[in-house]
Amino acid sequence: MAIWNPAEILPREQLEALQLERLRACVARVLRAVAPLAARLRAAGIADAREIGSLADLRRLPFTTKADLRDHYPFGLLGVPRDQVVRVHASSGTRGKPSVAAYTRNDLGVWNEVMARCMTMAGVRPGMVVHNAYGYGLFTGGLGFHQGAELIGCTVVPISGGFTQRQAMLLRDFGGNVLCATPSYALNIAEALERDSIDPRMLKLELGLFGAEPWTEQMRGEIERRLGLTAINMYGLSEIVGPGVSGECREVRSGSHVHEDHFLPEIIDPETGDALPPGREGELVFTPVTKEALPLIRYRTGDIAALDATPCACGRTTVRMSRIRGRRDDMLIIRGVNLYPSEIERIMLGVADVAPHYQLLVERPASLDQLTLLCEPSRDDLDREHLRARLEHELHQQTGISIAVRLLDRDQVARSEGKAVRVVDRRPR
Ligand code: DLL
Repeated sequence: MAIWNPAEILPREQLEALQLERLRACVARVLRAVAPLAARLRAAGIADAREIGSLADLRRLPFTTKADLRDHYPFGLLGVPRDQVVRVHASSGTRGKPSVAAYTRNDLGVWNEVMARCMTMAGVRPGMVVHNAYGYGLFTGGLGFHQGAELIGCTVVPISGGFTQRQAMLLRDFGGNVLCATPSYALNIAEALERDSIDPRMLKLELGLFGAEPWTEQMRGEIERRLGLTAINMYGLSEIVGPGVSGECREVRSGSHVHEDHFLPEIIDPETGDALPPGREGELVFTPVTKEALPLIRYRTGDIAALDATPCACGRTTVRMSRIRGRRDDMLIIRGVNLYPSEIERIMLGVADVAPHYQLLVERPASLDQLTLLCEPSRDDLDREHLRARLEHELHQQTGISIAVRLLDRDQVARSEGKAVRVVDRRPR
């Protein structure tokens, strides 16, 4: 088992002592330098970081949300003078203003470090060729994986997203061992390989580091089969650091280890804000205690997951988070039933002969919302009517609501080059 940093295997008491010390320093920094959040801390009765007596006091602190970032766009929540910020990134949100993330030189060091940890834990070794198909730019995916791979000592191919047919050629010609991409884009690359008659067994691919969007175990199986690699889940968000908040270990691949010495995780009830115990599903909240440029306290991610505090067979002592079921914003409420797109993905991929590309269409023809699954058969020679009926039956059985299925011709569901757009909402605003 390769471990990048002994912090990953610290005994819990030592880890918690470090977390407490860093939490206090973080609260002190916010009180000193981030006026809008400091005012909120004082209103909650925290006027001095010494009032944080134990980690349990984290729960006394007020939350920070995406709305706070929007209200103070772009630089109103900085914890340092603007000229100490050496880099900015932004969330990929398409609606309205993006959330801006800022980094001091030290923050970039932490980010590189947690990326090197995640990638090492996934099985990446010095000298491997890393084909990085995450987008470079304001999105944190490209540069995040790039820096982590360089720190480990890999050969990085900074190809970014797009020009998919060329990706297939370079993956073969440069002998990529590690593919970094969103899972939906990895499938798109797999199709480009098929179009070029490149058998994945001719490639040197060993690992896929996939994240930036929800994906299921069923999708993992599909990608592994098509690309002949071991697929690993990577999680993160710009506001906290980018990718590198957590990742799966290659040995166990059951939940993603959170780098808890930098990011304090919690799960809360999204309605009441109450903290929930390990095992219960709710909204993920992070406090990035070492962040200098953007020191957020109890940042509500909107992501739905659960924490697992049981020891991992890999030997790491850090808490693991489950796969993300979905973002709160992406939850569909169809005739009173709450549904995440990942749930549909799971059911759909459980039905034989369906290709792993899909979109969900939400419409309101009369007064009720109607959900249609757009997908494709995996081959052309199938009885399409039979397949459609099987899918509709399975969806009804497992969700309790009727979901219409529209089987498109092959290649007709939009392919992604980054984060897949799973839901198309045509309801009148
Ligand atoms: O997506 C950072 C990232 C890049 C993570 C590359 C992993 C790989 P944002 O653009 O700010 O940052 O989007 C963050 O994407 O709150 C989740 O909703 C979603 N997300 C990220 N990773 C996963 C994952 C990057 N492994 C938002 N599973 C997060 C499910 C994920 N959702």
